[in-house]
Amino acid sequence: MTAIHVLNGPNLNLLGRREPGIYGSATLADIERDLRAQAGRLGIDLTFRQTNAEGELVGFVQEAGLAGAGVLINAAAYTHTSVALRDAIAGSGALAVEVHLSNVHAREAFRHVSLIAPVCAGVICGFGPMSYSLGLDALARLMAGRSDTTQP
Ligand code: CA2
Repeated sequence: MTAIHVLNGPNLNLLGRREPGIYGSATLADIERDLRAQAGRLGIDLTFRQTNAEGELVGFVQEAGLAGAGVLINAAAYTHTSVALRDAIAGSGALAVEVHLSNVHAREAFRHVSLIAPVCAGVICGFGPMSYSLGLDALARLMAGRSDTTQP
């Protein structure tokens, strides 16, 4: 069974409780519930995690990548700052898709830069919780394509 780890970075535990004008009213638990339903339909074994600590997020990425699981990641602020996270994605061989709730390109200049985008298969941003849903679909298709190419 295809395994995908959905990894969430700092402050995303506050979703739905603060700044609804930017991030909407859905909580992270709402997003997890909808992704679990989608994963069930797609036949995906889903792990869903959030941490405020950079080192812990690095550990989550390594764990997923080394196990051959796909990584759907909203690294939040670490997107724009973390060389360690980029190295973890590249070094663990994780097939990763970067997602953001907001359209980071329509916001402050420092959010236009992603240190992890170059080591991700693609980036989806600006669609609120739908960014996660679109990202899960894309990652599931990429992983299916990857296993299709293996020899019997
Ligand atoms: O749009 C996204 O998904 C972001 O990854 C969210 C991050 C931000 O640093 C990125 O530039 C874009 C911020 C997550 C913090 O979420 C909060 C939610 C409610 C209240 C405060 C923060």
